Amino acid sequence: MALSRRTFSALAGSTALGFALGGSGGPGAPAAYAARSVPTGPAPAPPHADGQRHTIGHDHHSLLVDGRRLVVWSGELHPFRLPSPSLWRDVLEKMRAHGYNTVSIYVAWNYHSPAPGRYDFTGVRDLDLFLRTAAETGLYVILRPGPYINAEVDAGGFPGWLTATEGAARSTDPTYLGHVDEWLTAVNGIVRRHQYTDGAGSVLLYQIENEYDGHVADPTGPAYMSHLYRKVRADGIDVPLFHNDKGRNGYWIPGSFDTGGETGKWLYGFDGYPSPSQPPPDWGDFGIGGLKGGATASPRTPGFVPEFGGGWFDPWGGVEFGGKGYAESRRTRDAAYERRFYLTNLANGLTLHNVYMTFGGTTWGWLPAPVVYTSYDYGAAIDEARNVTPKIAPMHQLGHLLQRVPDFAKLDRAADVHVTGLKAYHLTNPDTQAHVYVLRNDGADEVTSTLRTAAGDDVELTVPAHDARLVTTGLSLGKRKLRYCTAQPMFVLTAGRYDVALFTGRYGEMAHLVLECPSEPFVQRLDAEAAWVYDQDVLHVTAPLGQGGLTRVLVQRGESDTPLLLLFADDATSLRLFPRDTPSGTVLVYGPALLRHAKVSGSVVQLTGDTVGPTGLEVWGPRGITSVTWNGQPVQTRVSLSESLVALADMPGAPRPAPPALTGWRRKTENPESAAGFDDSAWTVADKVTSFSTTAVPADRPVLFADDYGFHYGDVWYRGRVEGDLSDLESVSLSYSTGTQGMLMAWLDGEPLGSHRMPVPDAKTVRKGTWAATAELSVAELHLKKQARTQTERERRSHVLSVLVRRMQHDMDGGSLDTHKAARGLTAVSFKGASPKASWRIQGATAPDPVRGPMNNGGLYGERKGWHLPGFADGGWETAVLPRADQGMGVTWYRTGFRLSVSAGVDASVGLVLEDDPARAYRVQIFLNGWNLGQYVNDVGPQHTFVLPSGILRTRGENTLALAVLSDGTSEFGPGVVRLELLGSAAGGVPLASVDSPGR
Ligand code: IPT
Repeated sequence: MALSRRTFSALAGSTALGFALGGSGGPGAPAAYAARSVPTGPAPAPPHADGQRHTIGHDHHSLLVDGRRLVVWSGELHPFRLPSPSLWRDVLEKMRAHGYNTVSIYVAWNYHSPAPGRYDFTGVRDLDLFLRTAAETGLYVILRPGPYINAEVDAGGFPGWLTATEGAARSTDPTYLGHVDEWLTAVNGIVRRHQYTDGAGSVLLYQIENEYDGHVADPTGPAYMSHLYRKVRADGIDVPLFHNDKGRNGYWIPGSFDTGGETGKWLYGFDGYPSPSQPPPDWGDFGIGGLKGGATASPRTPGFVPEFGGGWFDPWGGVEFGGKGYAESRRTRDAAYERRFYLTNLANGLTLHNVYMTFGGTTWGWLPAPVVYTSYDYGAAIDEARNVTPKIAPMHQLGHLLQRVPDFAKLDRAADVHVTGLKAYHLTNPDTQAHVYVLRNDGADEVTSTLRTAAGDDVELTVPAHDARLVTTGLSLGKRKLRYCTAQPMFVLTAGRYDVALFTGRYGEMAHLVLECPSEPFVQRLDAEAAWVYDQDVLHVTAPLGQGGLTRVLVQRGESDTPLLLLFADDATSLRLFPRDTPSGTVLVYGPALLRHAKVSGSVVQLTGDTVGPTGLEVWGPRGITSVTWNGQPVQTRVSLSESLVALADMPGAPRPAPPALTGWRRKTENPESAAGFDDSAWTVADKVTSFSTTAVPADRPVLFADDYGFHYGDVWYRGRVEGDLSDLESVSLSYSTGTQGMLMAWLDGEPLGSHRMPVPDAKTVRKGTWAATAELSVAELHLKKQARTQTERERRSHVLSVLVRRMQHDMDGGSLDTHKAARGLTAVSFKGASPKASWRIQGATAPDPVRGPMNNGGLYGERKGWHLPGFADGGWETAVLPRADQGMGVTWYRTGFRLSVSAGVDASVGLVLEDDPARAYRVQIFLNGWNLGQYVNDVGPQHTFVLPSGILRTRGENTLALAVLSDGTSEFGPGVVRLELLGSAAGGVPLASVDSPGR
């Protein structure tokens, strides 16, 4: 039975006390009270902005939303990694359909703040729209606005401008806190309008800081956390707050810092990225306990993993270095990994579970941290091109289970069981007496073994190598009781006259289900594969999984009784089954690749969604339904034996539109800045002598760090006026600091002096250091030295040294050491064999793009002049044909246009592929319709395919592609092959709005 909100409030004494139930650390808070008071019952209905007030409390088992138990089954998605707001709805709807009830998001400070005091939430940065879309989709939101977020983004989310400010970040430094408060004020002004507690939206939980272990042991840490807590509360945020401890450390448990007297509204969470090659760790009820015991470090709050690895990020470099490509992350953390690790988490009582990432997306522009390349696919269940991968199956099966079978929200550890060859966890629900067993195989061979259940049954089952299985006994299947099933329940629901229960497993397995039936039922196999036998008060059903799709067995006894429809599915089949509640009753849809919406209007079931291949359609629903529409079109149906509506013909799949070849290129070289006579008089004079950077300013020389002059992202140019006799000059030393993959090129009096690049890091070094190096460029080859010089040349005492630095991004600051403040750009310049005087000017990106944001472009000549923008007139450029094999050092641009005409109602996902001989040292910045969609480094990799998000990509219209090619002069350079590729296609999709892309 579920308590109504009114009953719950009466029990609790007042609505407000809903928060304090179970006591998350307030002195005297009654720990077990709520556990006794809140029995097992249906989960709350999915959230939407319903205008009602709601309470969000907890006990040690789970969150309590309006007094109902909620298992949070969440996936991480970063709106800033999907720069096309209409696609947010696409991914959110995919998550909802596949069993998630929550989305967790970071909000990146740097993405929204081009300058101190300026906060931009427009266009692709529209947080309000994202939160509205999440609530419309029926997903709760876990909001994580930092101020520090890590997340493999530039400076861990700190704005570029913050790298040049005084005061230690992630501390109580007043300058830093002043900036932080401004940011939180801006974010909270929006979030306040979307809190679930007010019925204004679906924001459920709110995280402060991120994996903060900087000052745990000294007063600074607690004071900083306290400041953030109180600031967020002062801004009107009243949902529970939490932090994600970097590991199972017990940092920031309730009571560890001052919350201004407020108790019960703080949750303890910890992150977990365990190695997929080791047995899954017990981080909760089966763990070792004590402060170091993960969830058990905070026994009064529910087990909460704000981030649990769902894949992993991939570093720059080919396989010989660290970067292996995201196929490898998806292979090492595959569907079986998810079952093993996430079922272990559930067994350990972790009922708030967020998978980082569920959709990784694209770290476009200059947003990626130096450790990662453009794609942040992460090997996630939904890939960067928005395709659902086979990794969605365990998420779908567990997600629907946790929302539809309430027994799982309140499990206690039960008597240990031993199952030979397997790790066994045994849990029970104290209210329903259902028993849950997680049986895990950590070995490399399949194990067949016997489980003796609490009811005394011997259940033989097989667990594949490196996999796990969930077995449940004593579960109510509507009006009947399950004795056991070797396959995992995915849902139990009531559709019309029928109780419906679905069981899932791996393809080819035989499911064995035993149902308690005191009197002999009338059983019908609706599909030939199933078999059944009635024996001594129980019905045995066996069904091979996946043979011919879904297997249906109907169990009834007498006309008046509620029939039970048993469904059996393998993973692929389960992904085509979508339960959905509507105000008229529950609808179950079988067939399409995706169900987006279900509505019952009179006798009509109106469905929208996606098909990929041709597919059948079957719909169970409330009594009285007689017809079905799919994406607005009527579907001819017949009525089946289980009273479902079955389409008479398959619905069509999606066409696979072939993108056009890219031709008609135009080409132009740039870097006029290298010429001695270039007019740099409008550039910024670099003459500062002090800096807040952590990099030391060289004695007696000016600060050359780009951030100190307001240039925070992308390439930066320097021009030094060098005065003095250079006749004995041997070399120029250029010290610079960039992050991995940085490089520089230098010219003296317009002549190429040479280039230098940071070494390609390997998997071990990728996260270390600031990537600083000194380029020692010999002048021996220069005209200045080689030729017999005239008297005039000898006496010329003024020279120009031009340097282009491809600065990668700022380091993150995971250790709270201000590592984001390491300099970027040139750090020091010296001359061997001569001692001229040098004075400097610097130029980076001009005013930030007001639509595409400050991280869209850097300071290349072409970027400053708008060569990347769709409206730029390139008619005067020379025509060019790819592939190319050019020589020399510098910057060359290529532009072309192409037209797509994808039919309305087709969601085509398109990528740009670049390929060339990997020995060629060049890199390409990719601009689509002016948007900087990534960096390709031909001789580093591993990324060759760049997702072009629809919306920025005009799928029905003209597009402009611009490529800025940097070649370091050490080899021939391209581009080589540049082509478009279809990465996915579905019939259906979401309405697509074009992302504003100003032409000039
Ligand atoms: C954890 C961070 O919280 C998250 O922002 C992201 O960086 C993630 O790791 C890795 O992708 S940090 C944890 C691995 C110590």
